[in-house]
Amino acid sequence: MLRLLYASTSPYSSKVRMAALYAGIAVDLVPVRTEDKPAELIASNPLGKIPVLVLDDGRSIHDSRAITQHLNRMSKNALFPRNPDKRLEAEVLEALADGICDCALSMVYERRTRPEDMVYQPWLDRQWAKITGALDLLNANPPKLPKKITAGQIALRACLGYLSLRFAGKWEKGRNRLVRWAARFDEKFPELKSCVPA
Ligand SMILES: N[C@@H](CCC(=O)N[C@@H](CS)C(=O)NCC(=O)O)C(=O)O
Repeated sequence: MLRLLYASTSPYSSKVRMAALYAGIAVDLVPVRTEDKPAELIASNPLGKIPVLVLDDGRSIHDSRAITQHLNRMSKNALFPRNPDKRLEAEVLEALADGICDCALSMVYERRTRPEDMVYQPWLDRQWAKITGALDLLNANPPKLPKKITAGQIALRACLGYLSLRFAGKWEKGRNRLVRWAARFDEKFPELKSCVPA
């Protein structure tokens, strides 16, 4: 069976878990603490980052966008539309949601890894400005939530879950449409809710 090296707080892992569930692909979940640099993680991804999908034949796939593409091929396009324009839209939404996570993670690591007096506020501000810019854009025009969704909407749900975990009470202000979007996603796809970062 496929094995996924993951952490329950990781937004990219959350996206991939939701994508696999949505596409009907069974994966064995292997929790990993990246700080411990476990041998299996380093052997399968020299960057030491999660998620990593380990295939039955021993090959491993990272990063999360390569994984969603692989799951899409495995499931005969359950995660990305065949239509080139719609596919592009889904890929760009996934990239935007992941990009917000990149900025958020960079802020979390800045605070977590540096001594308090060395935390560089202008860097945090710069990342936060990127996050708020992207969120405002998404809030002005939230993606549709039809019955058949893509890895784009899934990535956004994972991303908002991560923001709620790490920036609760901060990202939601003035973004009611996006808050409602996440709630509607959970109502429409209750089976994916357990994969939201926690
Ligand atoms: N672009 C990568 C980002 C992966 C990533 O940064 N994962 C974090 C956890 S959310 C990680 O493994 N951090 C540990 C580290 O950077 O050492 C992806 O989409 O998979």
